[in-house]
Amino acid sequence: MSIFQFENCLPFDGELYLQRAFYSPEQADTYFEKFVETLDWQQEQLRLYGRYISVPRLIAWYGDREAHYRYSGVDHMPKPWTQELLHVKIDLDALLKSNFNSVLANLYRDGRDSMGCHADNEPELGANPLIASLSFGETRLLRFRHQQTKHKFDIDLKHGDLLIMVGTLQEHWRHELPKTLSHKHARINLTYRQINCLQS
Ligand SMILES: O=C(O)CCC(=O)C(=O)O
Ligand SMILES: [Mn+2]
Repeated sequence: MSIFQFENCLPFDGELYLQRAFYSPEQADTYFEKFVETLDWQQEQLRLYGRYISVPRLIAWYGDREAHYRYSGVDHMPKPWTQELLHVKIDLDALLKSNFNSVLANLYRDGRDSMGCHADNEPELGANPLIASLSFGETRLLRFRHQQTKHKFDIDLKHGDLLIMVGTLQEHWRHELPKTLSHKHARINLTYRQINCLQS
């Protein structure tokens, strides 16, 4: 993609760009503290084989009113943008020439919190979606697995880093944030997305 000066980290079938320290450590510290304190963190339950289990992380969903999103079988209504989430959106839109209308925030309280293997391929995201993912707090490993070739690679995501997923990545690759025993502190991840509002 011509707007990036970065190199594609993916060997094939999609595009993945990493900008280390998109926010400086000082800026990232300020954002991290604000997000911990001010976002409306929710513990979601997931129905699995007829039983409810707690999702192993806290989440919060913000964005434009019409950007509601079906995720894990539940309709998520976004809360109105907070000042900080809007500032970040403006920075990303300027860099990527995007028009993000929502953000999913994940809080991994410690190394026991995680996200299972998935692709962000919901119909509302459209074909070849652009997703901008920011990391704050503890370093955690994000693992990509190719669906056909089983090719696998890992990226360490650090405080202030920006990761951009685009092109056919979501068609061919899945990603996960595995549990870890060696990371004890909290991490916040924000994924900015453009939800195409499907009329139902
Ligand atoms: O926490 C991360 O870095 C990954 C989050 C993610 O994949 C998602 O929210 O869809
Ligand atoms: Mn994802």
